[in-house]
Amino acid sequence: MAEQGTGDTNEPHETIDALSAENRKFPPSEAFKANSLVTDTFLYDQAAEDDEAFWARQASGLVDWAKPWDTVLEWDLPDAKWFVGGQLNVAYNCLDRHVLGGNGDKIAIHWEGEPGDTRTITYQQLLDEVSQFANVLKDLGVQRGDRVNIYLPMVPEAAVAMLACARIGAAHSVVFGGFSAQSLSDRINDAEAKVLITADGGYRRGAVFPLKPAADEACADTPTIEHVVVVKRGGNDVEMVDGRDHWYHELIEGASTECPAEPMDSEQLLFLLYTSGTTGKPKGIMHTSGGYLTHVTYTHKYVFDLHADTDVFWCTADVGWITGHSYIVYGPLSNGATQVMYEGVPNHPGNDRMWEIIEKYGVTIFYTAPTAIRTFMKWGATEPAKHDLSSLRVLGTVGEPINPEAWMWYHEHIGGERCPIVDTWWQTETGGIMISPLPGATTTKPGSATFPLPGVSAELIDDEGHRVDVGGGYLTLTRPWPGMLRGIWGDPERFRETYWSRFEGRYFAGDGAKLDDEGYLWLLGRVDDVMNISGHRISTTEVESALVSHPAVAEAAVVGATDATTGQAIIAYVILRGGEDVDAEVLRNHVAEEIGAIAKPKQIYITPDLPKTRSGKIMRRLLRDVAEGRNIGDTTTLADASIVDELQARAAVVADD
Ligand code: 7RM
Repeated sequence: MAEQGTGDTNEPHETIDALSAENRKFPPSEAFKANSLVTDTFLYDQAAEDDEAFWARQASGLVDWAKPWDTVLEWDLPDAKWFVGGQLNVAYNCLDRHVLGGNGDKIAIHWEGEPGDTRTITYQQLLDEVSQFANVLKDLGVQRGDRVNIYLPMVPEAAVAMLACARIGAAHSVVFGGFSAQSLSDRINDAEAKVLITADGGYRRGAVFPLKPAADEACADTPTIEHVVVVKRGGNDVEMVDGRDHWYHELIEGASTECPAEPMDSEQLLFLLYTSGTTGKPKGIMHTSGGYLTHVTYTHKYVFDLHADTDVFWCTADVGWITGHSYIVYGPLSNGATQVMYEGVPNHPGNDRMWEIIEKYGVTIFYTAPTAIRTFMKWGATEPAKHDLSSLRVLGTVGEPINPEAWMWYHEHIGGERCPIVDTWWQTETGGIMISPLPGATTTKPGSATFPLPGVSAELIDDEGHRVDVGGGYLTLTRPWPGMLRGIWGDPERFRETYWSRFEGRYFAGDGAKLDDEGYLWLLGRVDDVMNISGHRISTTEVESALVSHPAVAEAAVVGATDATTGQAIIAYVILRGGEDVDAEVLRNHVAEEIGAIAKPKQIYITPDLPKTRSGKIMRRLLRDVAEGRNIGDTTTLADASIVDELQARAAVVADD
């Protein structure tokens, strides 16, 4: 460890210092294990012996192939091809095979609109509508290999549109409905999409938000778009351009439910999903068919211990994110599960909407984000206590590190101290879950994503590329995996450069992590966010977790701001739990007690909110700008830009003090 008190960066240092120690452990209960798919190490053992054979067994056991593959894996770094020569249809796997297997009447989707209207959709109905819409797309001139853009609220038609594309071999590119016209047209133009599927509007926070005007604005600037299909949801007035625009319900009405699922090559492009990353233009992340479907079907089954006959699964993500692609559309439907899909926000009409929905549908598996859990903490445990949550048996989290205290709150107030929690680490680029407990087999520790899944090879390494066995380092993946991205659309050089160049022979994900002395992995956030305080490399996650472990704190964001004495100083932004009040000095001392004096924030601001991306991740870069007195540039990717102005105003007040 570096000497305390020196700012000399040439000294030997830990790649990332490991400060906190969490000793609570939660083995799966005997009651849970009694009915769990995996309770021992056999999957890990099999995969360790031969990972390609392991994945091949998953592919043949979990997916129906129209033609078997010749080669499991062709690997020429950075290019991977899985199940080469094999053919399948992804929509067939998500729909037809369940109907043919006698499950046509099984409920695929319990859809809940924000105003309280509902739709119940069986596998047979979903198959019919997907087939009809696939025929519609063909009539609009969409062919295998074309790209189709989707810009919709959380309505069942989003899943229908995605599956209809898959059925005919067109790639979809879903753009989150909260994004602007400019973001949409950039993505349409990059993909050169032929058709755009949108809606008049959708419900959010009790009101209709219009989508069609943004779609129109985008299409003024997208020469490749030939047709726009408009789903009627909001009921708001829209302008329809003659010859270009069509109502979804009118097109569907006349369409046949017969649309044979044609076999596609395993490496057929299934979708593009754009991620904005930290800099530069959005990257169109490419995912293909056979490997991706294998990965999401496998992880959805084992990570959530899915019992497809009895479980009711609910993933709260939007279909516009990878989590919605993999764990609303492809994973659950491929597994023939019953799931809940919810259109709106968690606090409409009351702060207990999520718990009301769980009770109403008897949800058994609930998958949400740490940012949501911390918001629920802020609203207080009385909200979930209003409802019977006893149907729940597995809880999951994704998107950010979960602070141990938020984990404990989730465990206690949502899981009734009975449900295993799976903290799942993965990325848009990995396609599916990579690091996670298996709920019937893994003893969890609050805040740790535990171990790589069977079939996944991860290693921590230091600045010199040496393996780290205990302590902090860079999280790398050492073997290809079936759901891996196949590239960045139109930019193979950027693909190699971004993911495969920093460490020879490895995929580097951009995240830091630490390994404890029992081999558990703890994600520490993006390495770009790691702070350097007098030569100590401290992760934002650990300081944030120390703050959240104080009973008055619901949420915290921490950044390193330039400091003349220590190189960087820790600045913290803290949201308090409902009804709590606390002195900043108390919190500073609390951090010192929890993880050490070196991690004591120099300044703490109490704030009502934090700048977050639209998928709920804290934007530390913006907070760093605020802390260092820089002007904030583009905030269009923020969920709520007004909070930045407010934080800037507060920073100015403190500077004047
Ligand atoms: C699924 C998703 C990816 C980034 C990733 C991490 C962070 C996601 C966790 C997590 C700690 C987790 N895709 N991340 N899950 N960090 N623990 N369980 O979120 O492409 O939008 O983001 O999210 O930094 O690199 S994503």
